[in-house]
Amino acid sequence: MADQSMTPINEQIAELVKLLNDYSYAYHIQDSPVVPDSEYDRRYKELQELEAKHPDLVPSDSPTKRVGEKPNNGFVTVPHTLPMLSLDNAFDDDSLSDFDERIGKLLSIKQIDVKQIEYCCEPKLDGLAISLRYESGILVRGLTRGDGLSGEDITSNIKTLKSIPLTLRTEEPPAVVEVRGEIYMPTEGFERLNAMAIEKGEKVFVNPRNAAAGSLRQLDPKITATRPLVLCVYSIGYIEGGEIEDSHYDSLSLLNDWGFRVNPLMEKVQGIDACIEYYSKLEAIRNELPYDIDGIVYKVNSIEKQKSLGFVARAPRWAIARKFPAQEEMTQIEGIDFQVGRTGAITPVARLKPVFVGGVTVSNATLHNKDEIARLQVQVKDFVVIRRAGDVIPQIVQVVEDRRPDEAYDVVFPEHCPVCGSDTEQVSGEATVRCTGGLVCPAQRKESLKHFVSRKAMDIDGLGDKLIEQLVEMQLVLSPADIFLLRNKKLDLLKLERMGKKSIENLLEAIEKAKNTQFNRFIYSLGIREVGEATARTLASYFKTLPALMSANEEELINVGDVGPIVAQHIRIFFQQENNLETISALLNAGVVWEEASTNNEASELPLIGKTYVVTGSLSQMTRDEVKDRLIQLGAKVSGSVSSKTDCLIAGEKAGSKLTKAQSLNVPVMDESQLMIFLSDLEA
Ligand code: JCF
Repeated sequence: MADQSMTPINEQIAELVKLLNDYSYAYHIQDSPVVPDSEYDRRYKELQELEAKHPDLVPSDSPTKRVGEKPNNGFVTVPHTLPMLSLDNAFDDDSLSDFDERIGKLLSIKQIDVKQIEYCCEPKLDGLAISLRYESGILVRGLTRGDGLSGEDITSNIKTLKSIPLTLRTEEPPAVVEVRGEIYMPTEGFERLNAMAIEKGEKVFVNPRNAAAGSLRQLDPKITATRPLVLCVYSIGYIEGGEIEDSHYDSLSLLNDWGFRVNPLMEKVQGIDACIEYYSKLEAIRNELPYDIDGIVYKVNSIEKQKSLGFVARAPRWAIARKFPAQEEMTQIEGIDFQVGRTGAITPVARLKPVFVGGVTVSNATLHNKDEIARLQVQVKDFVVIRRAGDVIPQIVQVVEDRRPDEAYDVVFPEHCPVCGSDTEQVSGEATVRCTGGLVCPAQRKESLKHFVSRKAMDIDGLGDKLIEQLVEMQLVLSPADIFLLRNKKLDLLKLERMGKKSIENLLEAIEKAKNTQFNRFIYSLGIREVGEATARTLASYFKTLPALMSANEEELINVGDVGPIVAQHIRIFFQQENNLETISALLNAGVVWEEASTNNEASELPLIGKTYVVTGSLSQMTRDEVKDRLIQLGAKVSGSVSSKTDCLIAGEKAGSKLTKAQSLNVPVMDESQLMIFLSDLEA
């Protein structure tokens, strides 16, 4: 402190700015953070406070300047110093080889040695090209590509991107340099942004590229500042008062030193075969990359060779983009099918004119529910954009409005279940339309049977979807318990397709084996709404016995970590249905058993039996749910509120009213570190 007050304020600020910019470079450019976020945040706050007291001393490269200056009135068009080039495309290996041959010929005409040309390969990011101008190392302007000759001035917006240095990290910057690169939105950020938009009832973006474009064209830079945008640079477009490196690769290393992000997958390779290999390698991992790419860019590495090759029109002769199969295509919706799921939910599925997209032929795509149809404003017969990115199921992202045919018509949900004819209903507040037929509906029956036998449920080997469908159609299996009675119906089984004596025996054996199960599997297999595998596990370890679970009221259910009021209600309602109770007792009668965890003497061995705990506040080493689970495993009951019956309150940071209440009731309190010791003692 004493020593700090000796340092002039402007130097204190400069030191903090340098420190923060170094941290930021390590984090955003080099992908290797040197301090935890909390330390960055602390220093940032320190800087903010100093700057607030001395607004006249705020340097132009202070990270506090990234929150966004005042709104723009519009964007001014400015000519590029040198045109921004585009890339020639190659859609197959042959065209790529032609490119290599062409280069070989052109260079040899100029008597340049060309045995194996060295290329620089990098993924082609699916974003927006921009150009950044630095004068004496200071960022003065950012322009969009525009038509290549002039672009829009989006300087105040791009200054909010953490991956764009406000000043170059070099002591000797060139007088002028223009750096070119692609601004993109990583997939994760894109999905988060859209999830938020859906929550707020706002329009979602069609794809990360559009989201990036929309974010950069915001008049208010404060909005751009909140968008997860990243710049990755791919070339020096113009330089004055500085040297160009001999190779493209080296010039990108230099840009990296200066504070820019360069794609870490960039590689130098020799010859066309290595180029093709690079393509295959990237195509194989395309879906795992955290951002969208639409191909590979190849560039002749030698700057001398680049210069001698020159340009045609507005594309360089020394570069090419080999495109991946498109991830978005247009096709037409031919009709809508309505599928009935396990819980009766009726899902509209668009039947499409088959289209090749993202490497596979797609002929249908889910429309999810009424909300989604309203959001897309889609009609039957519409032309739509289909997107299949990564391994995700194909999505309809957009209606091509201009191409709506005259015969297009609205999607109408059926009033009766398309499978069983029961009435359909839509509970208010839900987007889902449901069949009210319950297990009378063969579709619901089939789907819930498929769930019942699935791997994480009862795990009956050899009882696949096709077989279930046949068994239901032939009325051999109507409810789950019927599966365990199939051994009395061998003759009927022989009538099924592809079922011989041997396969029947195997099937029956697998069924017998599955009778011995676990409580958590049994719970999961019942198909209670919103009770997934993890919740089933928690319920099993909390309640231990089926009667305990079946008789639990909602309040008790909510005590279980990971069960909220809605799930609790689903569970409660499930065990109130007469048909569910019948199914359960039929299963038990058919011989389904599991080992019960808590016979009385075993239970009394658990150290926390009979104790009630409450967990509050924020913890750093475990989540509250994890703590609850561990306490439950040790036999404790976990409650949501403190009372005189509470044995102990676990209080993390910022514990509020529960802590006050515990103190006033003289309930013992443990903090997180005490808890950790306590748990490790008990579990030892
Ligand atoms: O990643 C890109 N989208 C990308 C675009 C990469 C490059 O190396 C490019 C580019 C556009 C033009 N290079 C040029 C010359």
